[in-house]
Amino acid sequence: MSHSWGYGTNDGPAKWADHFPIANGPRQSPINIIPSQAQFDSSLKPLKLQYDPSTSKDILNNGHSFQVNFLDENDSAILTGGPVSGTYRLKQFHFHWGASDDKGSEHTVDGIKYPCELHLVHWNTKYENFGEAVNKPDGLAVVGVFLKIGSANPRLQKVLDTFDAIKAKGQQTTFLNFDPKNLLPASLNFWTYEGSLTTPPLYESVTWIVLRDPISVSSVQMAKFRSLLFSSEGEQPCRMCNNYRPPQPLKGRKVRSNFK
Ligand code: 1SD
Ligand code: ZN
Repeated sequence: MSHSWGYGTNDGPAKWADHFPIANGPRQSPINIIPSQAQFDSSLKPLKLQYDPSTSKDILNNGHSFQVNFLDENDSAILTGGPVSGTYRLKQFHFHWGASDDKGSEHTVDGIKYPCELHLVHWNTKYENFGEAVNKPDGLAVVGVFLKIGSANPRLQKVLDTFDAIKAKGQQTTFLNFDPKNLLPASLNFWTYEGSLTTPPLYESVTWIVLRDPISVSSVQMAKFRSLLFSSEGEQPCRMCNNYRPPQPLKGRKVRSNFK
């Protein structure tokens, strides 16, 4: 049976180990990235993200975040290169954010928190499907993109405009022809390390690729994220925010970068 979890005092990250003991495992995520301790690796290939906008399907409030889902029956939206071998297909993207602009990202850089972090989740096509890949050591590749407060990001607007329709947990609406490339910074320079899902069941199956450069978001746009609800329709409304796990111990892992 699966256990309910969340981001509150009684079901939040500090309690996850009670039902998911891998929470204290050797390759947990997120981490604090210390750029001066990352190792430049000239053998890392350029990261290739090839996304066909026609594969976007719908957007869902899953009660922990909201996610945009993609058709993943063929290689129309893929990640190759960077630290991985083979082909990884885009399954979904989602965000983590804070109750205020001074926190919200999962990864931190020299201890600095960003207000929000985007995750693009891809699965290794050496496995049959996402469900087979999700608990394998080389099953997933997740690209993390930081959002920093600045000018309003027009490329986020199409996402934000769905929020009235997906306010409560379980609500879903169609989301067609969206190009996730629009949410990437100009440079694909990255840090990479072997880690885990940042939410239960916390499987240690993720090759993390965290982009160095953030994209921009305005404070007004961030406020809109916080209009979503953790709760279902008819329940006591509970605002969706602080849906991030804090950094976990590195436990001897190496962080590599493709830039000096
Ligand atoms: O939080 C997500 C979760 O919603 C799900 O997408 C999972 C993959 O099955 O990944 C985690 S995360 O590690 O990308 N945050
Ligand atoms: Zn995530």
